[in-house]
Order: sequence, then C-alpha cells, then structure tokens
Amino acid sequence: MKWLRTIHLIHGILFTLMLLSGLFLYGTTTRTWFNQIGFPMVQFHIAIAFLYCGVILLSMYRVGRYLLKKPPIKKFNFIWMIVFFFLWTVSGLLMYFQAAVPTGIRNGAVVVHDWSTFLFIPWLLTHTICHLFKISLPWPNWWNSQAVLPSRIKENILDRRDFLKLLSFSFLFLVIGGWLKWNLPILTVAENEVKRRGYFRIYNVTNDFPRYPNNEWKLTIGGLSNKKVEIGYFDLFRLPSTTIVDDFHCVTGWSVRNVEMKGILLKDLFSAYGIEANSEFVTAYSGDNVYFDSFLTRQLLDEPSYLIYEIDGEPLKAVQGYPCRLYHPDMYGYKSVKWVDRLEFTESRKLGFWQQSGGYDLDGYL
Ligand SMILES: Nc1nc2c(c(=O)[nH]1)N[C@H]1C(S)=C(S)[C@@H](COP(=O)(O)O)O[C@H]1N2
Ligand SMILES: [Mo]
Repeated sequence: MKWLRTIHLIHGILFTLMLLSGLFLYGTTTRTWFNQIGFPMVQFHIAIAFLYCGVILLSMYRVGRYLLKKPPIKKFNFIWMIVFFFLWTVSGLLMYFQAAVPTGIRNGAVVVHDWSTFLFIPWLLTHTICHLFKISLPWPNWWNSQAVLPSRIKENILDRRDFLKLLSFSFLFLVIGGWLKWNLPILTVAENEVKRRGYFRIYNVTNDFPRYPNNEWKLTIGGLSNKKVEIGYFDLFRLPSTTIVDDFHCVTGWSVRNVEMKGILLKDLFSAYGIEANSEFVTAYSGDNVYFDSFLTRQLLDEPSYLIYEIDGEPLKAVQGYPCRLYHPDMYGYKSVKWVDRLEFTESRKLGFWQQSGGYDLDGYL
C-alpha cells in the first residue's frame, strides 16, 4: 500500500509542524522568542493548518474506505484522527474568524483547541513510537486481527451509526470545553464580591519586562500639548480613582469575565494636571521600549479610558504591567499597553506594535 504510506508520511510531517508551532504559540515564553526574530508563528501555524486540511479532505475518503475495512485498531485510529481533525478545524476556524463569532463561542473554541491537543498527545506518542520501532501493542486478538466485517461496512466507509458517534463525540467535547472554561477558572478571587471567571494568559512581546524597584516609575505626558508633565508613582494615588468591573477580551479569542479594575480616568488625570492636547492623535509607549499603540485623542479623553493600577483589589502584578497599564473598556486587550510610561500627542497617527507586525485594526473596538 504505497499510496497509504505516502499519505501517512505527508500527514505526519504536516501534523508535526502544526503541533510544534501550536505548542510554541501556547507557551508565553516560546511565543515571545519568535516575535523577536520577526517570525510570524501564527501565520505559519495557520498556513500549515490549511495545507493539512487539504490533505485530510482529499485523502479522507480513500483512506477511510480502505482502513475502515481493516482490523478494529486501524479503524479506531482513523476515526480518532478524524474526530480530532474536526475538533481542531471547527475551533480553529472559529478562532480565525473571531471577529464574526460571539465571545462565548470564541472562548469555548480556544479551550477546545487547546484541550483537544493535550488529549491527543498521549495517543500520538504511542502511535509514533509503535511506528518507528515497529512495536505492536499486546491488544487482544479480536482488536488486532482482521475483523469479520459486519455487512454494513462492506461497501461504505462511514455508515450512519459511525457518523452519529462522531458527531456526538465532537458535541460532547464542546460541552466539556465550555464547562471547563466556566467552572475551572485557574485564578479565583475568593474574598471579592465580584467573581472573576477565566484567567489572563500573559502576553508579552518581549522576553523580559520592566521592573520598577522603589517605584521609580514615572509617566511622561507630552508632545503636541500645552505642557509636558511627569507623574510619579505616588502621584497616582492622589488623584480620584474609579473602579469598574469589566470583561477583558484578547483578539486571539480568550476573555476574562468580571475583572475588577481600579484606576484613574484619563479625563480626570488630564484635567487634574491641566493638560490640553493640541493634536488628534496620541501614542502610548510601554516601559519595555518595544510595545506601543496609538489612539485618537478623543478616545482617551471623551471615551472612558483608564490608567489601571489594581486588578481584583491588588496592585498589578509585575508581568501584568506594574505599576499601571492603559485600559479602554470597549477595545481589545492589545490596546491595553502594559507598563505604560509615556503618552505622546502627535500630528499624524502612528501604527502600533501589532498594527505593524500583525495587521491588527488601529481602533481595536470589540
Ligand atoms: N507592553 C505590552 N503590553 C501589552 C502586550 C505586550 O506584549 N506588551 N500585549 C497586549 C495584548 S495582545 C494583550 S491580550 C494583553 C494581555 O494582558 P495580560 O498579559 O495581562 O494577560 O496585554 C496587552 N498589552
Ligand atoms: Mo491580545
């Protein structure tokens, strides 16, 4: 069966590339490495995924027709692979077209995408090792041997029963994924009245992040404005604060619900310091010296935008932007510049980090 071996090999190679790039995207640190050398891992992952889909869809019928008449072990491998193929494809597409997909479903898709991968790995390792070392597992005889075929699969590949099994397995998985998402928040806030759901996946485009020993942080506001001011860490607490409870959404699909955030309305900050902007645009820079994003001045002044310094009643964690990050409740997480230390009013609009490297929308409204 030469054609089968060829397909198996192509499939194996594409799958490995996809799994590796996927795992790299999953890890906070590994994701960062590739960003730094400018290798767009997301695009790579998606491109391979499309290729992979093509290979599966083109060969599924023929392979299935052949394997489903083989011993149960082979049939199982085939169905197992197809089930996961559907889980990854459907959840992947929902993530890919996330702008058109409601948040709840999108979040479920992220969970299904991740968890189905982890669930798949033990099988994959067993399968690969058995193949490479030509090991047969001591399955019972009936499982290994050529089965006596029930008449229903003599001619057809997937009969209605198989199809229904496949569907219900996928459905079950979606349900389990949704359940996990809403009931297993990794960080639960115990004392708070507001219960946060979900957790932040820490996203930093740099490996390291700024730390401010002795709170030696300051925010500089300047550029095309009536004056330039510098606001120190302790000044933050002299200004009127506002607390909001809001959902935080990352454009890649995950969200955190009911996050309690405390900070200063930028409008209040500007009026307290008597700052008047003389331009339509403003760029917010991070103290990591890499990340930045731009806004319309009115988005920061007339719409509720915040300088956040507490999440769930605690100062921001160092990785989450201590001492403060920008936050606009109607915009995606990428507009929430962490370790923000400079706001600069400009004549023309600057493309932010993700607009330059990821083609993200400038305004980033949800
Ligand atoms: N300085 C800096 N700010 C940043 C980022 C970053 O990489 N660097 N990532 C942004 C993105 S894409 C998201 S979704 C959120 C993630 O917030 P978290 O790391 O607290 O989960 O931070 C935003 N702010
Ligand atoms: Mo994001």
